[in-house]
Amino acid sequence: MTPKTHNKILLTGAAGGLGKALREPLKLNCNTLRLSDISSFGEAGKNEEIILADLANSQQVHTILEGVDAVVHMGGISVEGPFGPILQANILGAYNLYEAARMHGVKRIVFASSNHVTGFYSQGQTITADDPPRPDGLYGLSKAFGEDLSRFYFDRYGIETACIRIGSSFPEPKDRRMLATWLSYDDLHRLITACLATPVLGHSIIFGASNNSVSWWDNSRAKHIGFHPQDTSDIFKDGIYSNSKAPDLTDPVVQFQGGGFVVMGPHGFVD
Ligand code: NAI
Ligand code: 15L
Repeated sequence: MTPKTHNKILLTGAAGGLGKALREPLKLNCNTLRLSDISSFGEAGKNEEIILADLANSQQVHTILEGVDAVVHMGGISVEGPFGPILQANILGAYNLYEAARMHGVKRIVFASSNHVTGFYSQGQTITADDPPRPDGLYGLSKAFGEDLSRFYFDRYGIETACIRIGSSFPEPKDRRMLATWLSYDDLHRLITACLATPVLGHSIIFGASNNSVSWWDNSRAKHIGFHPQDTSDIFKDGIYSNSKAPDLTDPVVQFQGGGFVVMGPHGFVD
């Protein structure tokens, strides 16, 4: 059962893929769910509020933080691309969010970081949260900034954050790489619930993946969060293997954990 730990939770990025998937389940975690995005996405339902805001606009971000007691921060640019929009949405946006959280006394944030913070580790390596970031592009760098920013706001102001380095959260894994990186929507909600409910979160980094047999990530540094994934990509393995050819082991896309992101240029295509 999902514990209702908060009165009002703000979900940013509510119009996006994960925002839509989290909208219903996150209502179990609170009395009121405030949904925000830069794009409009319909009307508020029961126990919901909708306030549109651009994360890059500090005034608008102050408005969405008012009266909330926790944030699930999914908003921003979610793929590799030119630096300008990433700077605005992910870097300035994260700063605006933490500054508004500080001013409004919000004490717990779940931040959607990404596996692309460590995308340049080899697929043959198992890494922990103690291994240094090795971002695989401008997008991964912006998430690394968000992780450092949240650490600063914890050390200086006591705002607790879980940085979830989400692997690949989609209805199903799409390729061989995602057999290692897949995080089901239900496990994503379980993980966010654990981050919201654990008594002492501190500043924590946790890799977001389901209980997949092939894994590159060791979450032993985050046992205090109490996340126990219940889904697995294993059930998709036979289908994915039969629909794809054997990988070229000299291809960086196959060698590194970040997959296709490690060769993507700032315009979203291969350099
Ligand atoms: P998405 O691209 O579908 O959704 C992101 C949402 O953020 C969009 O609705 C967009 O309108 C909104 N947004 C963009 N710029 C904004 C701004 N300036 N102000 C306010 N809102 C803005 O991405 P998705 O897949 O839902 O991912 C959610 C979060 O999780 C993102 O932060 C992404 O980086 C992260 N993530 C997702 C993964 C996945 O597998 N889906 C993997 C790793 C990280
Ligand atoms: C991400 O960070 C992206 O937001 C998502 O669209 C996927 O590409 C995912 O990583 C992944 O690595 O599969």
